[in-house]
Amino acid sequence: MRLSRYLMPTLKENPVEAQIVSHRLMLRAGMIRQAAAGIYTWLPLGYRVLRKIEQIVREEQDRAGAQELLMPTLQNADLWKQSGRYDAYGPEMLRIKDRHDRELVYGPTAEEVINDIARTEIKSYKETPKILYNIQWKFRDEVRPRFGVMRGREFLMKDAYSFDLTYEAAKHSYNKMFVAYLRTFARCGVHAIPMKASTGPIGGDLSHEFIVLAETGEEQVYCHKDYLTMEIPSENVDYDSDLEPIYQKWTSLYAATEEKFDETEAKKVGDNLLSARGIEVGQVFYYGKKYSNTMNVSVMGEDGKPILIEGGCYGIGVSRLMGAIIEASHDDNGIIWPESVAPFKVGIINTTVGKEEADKASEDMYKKLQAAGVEVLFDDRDERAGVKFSTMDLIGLPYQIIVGVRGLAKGVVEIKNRKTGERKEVSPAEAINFFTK
Ligand code: P5A
Repeated sequence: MRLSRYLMPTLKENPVEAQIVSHRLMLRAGMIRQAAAGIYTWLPLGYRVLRKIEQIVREEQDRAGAQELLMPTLQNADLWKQSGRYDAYGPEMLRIKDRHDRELVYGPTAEEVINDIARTEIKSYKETPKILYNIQWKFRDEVRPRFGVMRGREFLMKDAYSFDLTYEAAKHSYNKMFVAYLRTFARCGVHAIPMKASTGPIGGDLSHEFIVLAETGEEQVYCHKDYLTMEIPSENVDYDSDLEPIYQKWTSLYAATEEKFDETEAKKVGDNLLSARGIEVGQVFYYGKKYSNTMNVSVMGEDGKPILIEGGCYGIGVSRLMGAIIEASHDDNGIIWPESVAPFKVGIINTTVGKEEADKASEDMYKKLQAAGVEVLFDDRDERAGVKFSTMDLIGLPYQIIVGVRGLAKGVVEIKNRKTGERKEVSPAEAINFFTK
């Protein structure tokens, strides 16, 4: 992509409305713009990152054996009346009437819709276990939408739902999602710690929130400091057999959110207790028969009798995760993207636009990298070098190739690592090789 043609409206100044660093940087890097309170347009740069995160989430759901479908954003209010949550959900749920006066809601979550699918489409015990998920926009009419994508009203969520016959089977599904989450967040470049949590309007009695530690987090959390160095399960983990020991290990130390803070337990941790602020990037729930009971979700058992389904649900705030990644990875100059979610892998900066040699060398590298399938953003604008350096640092691509006539006279360009600041001089051919090897 050529920056001269790209819609990436960066801002020099800090926008006054942004109180936390991720919100500031997403606005300044031209990634999002507010369309209404808590509702955002995702500009091209921001949308590229959102899709990268979404893809990692998808791959890890698939690896754990979950199946992707897509449910609508607008849901039939009758289903919510059946589950008993229509009144209970309160003003956070956006309620709409269509032209026939039929009541709809903009889904804040999708337990009702998926349980309606399950009770009609999953008929026999032989069809369990099943985990179904979708990645879809949700709407919650938060009293105080704030911090940009962290607490939006419209936000992208991955929500998965499990259907099992017994508690043991349901717990196994819970473990699958638990392990998938450890891998998902690690691949996105953040360290998320599972913490005992309460279940709120979703219901159930077993739940963990996955928390990324950050000063700007909305939650006060407590955990054993060994969580910071615990090993993430490998991609070869067997989702049929390896899970309980991993779950045991990751829940063996103390970790709890506020509501679940327990002074006596915390005291036992002694000096190893970490008290910090945290961002909840995901939450998993085992809710048993809560929806099966109210919505009559059952399958035919081996003996021909109906068995009520044991359920769980598993959410990831996909758009919030982007904010959390930035909170965890930035410096004074801007964002530092982990490679896995970076909008482009490398930016080419032509510092001497108009000088034939520099124009030619940077064009040539751009075309070769493009042809090799490397995601590259080429700053071909006729701007001062200083402006280009700060733009590239602000948007945080993992690498920069800096091209100028002075270097080219010696036959070199510079590769800069955004994270470490490390620079090295290499020939243009070596630079191409570095990114294509
Ligand atoms: C789990 C999936 C649920 O809704 N039902 C389906 C369950 N869980 S949850 O914890 O309420 O939400 C899941 C994740 O969504 C993110 N999230 C938000 N992100 C941005 N803005 C919001 N207003 C918002 N509300 C929730 C969180 O990451 C949460 O863990």
